[in-house]
Amino acid sequence: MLSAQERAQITQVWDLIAGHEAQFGAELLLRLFTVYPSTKGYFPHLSACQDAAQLLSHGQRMLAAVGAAVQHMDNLRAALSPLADLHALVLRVDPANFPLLIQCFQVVLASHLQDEFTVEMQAAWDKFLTSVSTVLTSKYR
Ligand code: ZNH
Repeated sequence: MLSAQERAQITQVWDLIAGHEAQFGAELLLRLFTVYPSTKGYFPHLSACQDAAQLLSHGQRMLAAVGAAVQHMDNLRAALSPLADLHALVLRVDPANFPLLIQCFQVVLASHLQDEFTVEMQAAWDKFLTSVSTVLTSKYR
């Protein structure tokens, strides 16, 4: 489903993020909460004071999961199965929120990587994050 070129572009971008998961993740969450305030409702403990340490800690966990997805691009369904259970059965995050997160993710990448983040990379990441979201929202019933 992902071409060899798309895979290479996804990995290339991930290599620039790896090691900075907490910072990228915190920025992603801050953008998500600011641009789409309705998303804050899912994180009452987090967004009340937008404590930097909590943003970094949840950002770290979220981005680590994205990193794991990059390592398992060919087998997302199996790799993300526990996380899909969590989102669908426990957290019950409305699937409509996933495109909002994808949007913010791309803005975070663009703002950091600037010219290094080519249109082809954006296209590959959009496709990849959409596949991740499809898996994470696949267990709703
Ligand atoms: Zn989520 C959680 C990932 C999307 C909401 N997450 C979580 C975690 C992870 C994740 C890793 C942790 C888990 C544990 O700890 O076990 N997510 C993720 C990813 C994505 C997501 C990868 C995409 C791509 N989420 C999402 C969205 C939302 C969410 C869209 C809404 C808006 N999450 C969430 C919550 C939680 C989580 C609420 C819980 C938190 C706490 O616990 O604190």
